[in-house]
Amino acid sequence: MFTTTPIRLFQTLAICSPLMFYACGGGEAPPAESSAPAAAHDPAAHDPAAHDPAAHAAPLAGGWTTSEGIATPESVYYDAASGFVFSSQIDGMPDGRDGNGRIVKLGGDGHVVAADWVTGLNAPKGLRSHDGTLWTADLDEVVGIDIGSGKVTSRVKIDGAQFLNDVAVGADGTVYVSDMMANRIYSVRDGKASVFAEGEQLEWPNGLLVDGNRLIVGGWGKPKADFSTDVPGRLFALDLQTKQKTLITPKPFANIDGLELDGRGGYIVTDYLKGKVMQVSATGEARDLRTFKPGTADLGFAPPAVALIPHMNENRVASYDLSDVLK
Ligand SMILES: [Ca+2]
Ligand SMILES: [Ca+2]
Repeated sequence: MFTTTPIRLFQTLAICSPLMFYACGGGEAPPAESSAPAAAHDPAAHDPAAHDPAAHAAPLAGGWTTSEGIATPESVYYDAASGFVFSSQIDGMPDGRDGNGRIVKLGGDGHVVAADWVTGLNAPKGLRSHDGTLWTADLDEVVGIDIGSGKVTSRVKIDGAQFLNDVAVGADGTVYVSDMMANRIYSVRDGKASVFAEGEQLEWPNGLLVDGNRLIVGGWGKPKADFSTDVPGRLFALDLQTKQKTLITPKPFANIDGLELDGRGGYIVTDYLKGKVMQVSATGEARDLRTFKPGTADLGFAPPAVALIPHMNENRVASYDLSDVLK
């Protein structure tokens, strides 16, 4: 979720200028707009999407990469209910209040359905859906988006928030959001935010996930100025009622960013700085699945084996079939 330095980001953006688009991304050409005139009595005439094959979901598959509309992506998320893939674009500095942040809507095969599905954000990060709403964290706001219409339906500003990052949603609709730099986790319910937990025992929390009556937390570890750590983070759980902490991994092992269930009783996580995708078993054994360049931020995962990775420093998102390495 962080670029290593502004210079690095500038270089990345400069290399991937629009003129260099095809050389940089392996992205596909944007689908042509439908130009067929609407018939007067065609009920689909009122729904432009009905004429546009790009507007439809496609089965989720591994093996694609796209850079169309992608700029400093922090999160990629598969919404099983709609069948679409969503990716948050920081576009610029992770703490930049620049108004250019957005969310891109993709089909499960990586085709871009809407590059400007949601605009007007600043630096959106984690994504997770619940009951038809897609939630994201944008600096000091928690933003709710209606998945059917793409309209922002709720914005909750959190006073005192420093750097909101990932979001998770409980069965009752409560949204949990991590503030890594403040060592704090907030809960948001009915438009009101409150502190759920705080302090160094949270290990500078980044990735979040609700699993039953537990909030699973991926710690980054105490960051230095360049976001490296002397001691990285652990994966642990907080009981949603008692807030008691239970370790999942006994030892610090990664600068954890993305966090998903693996569909096998354990977890899939990313280590942002090492570019790793890892599997953590229910008993806390961690092992590497894939290693990429640094910048593997908040991943999506859909069982049995498709991982969606934002390559944040490369301005592209990609999907991978991990069936050969998952246990
Ligand atoms: Ca931005
Ligand atoms: Ca994150």
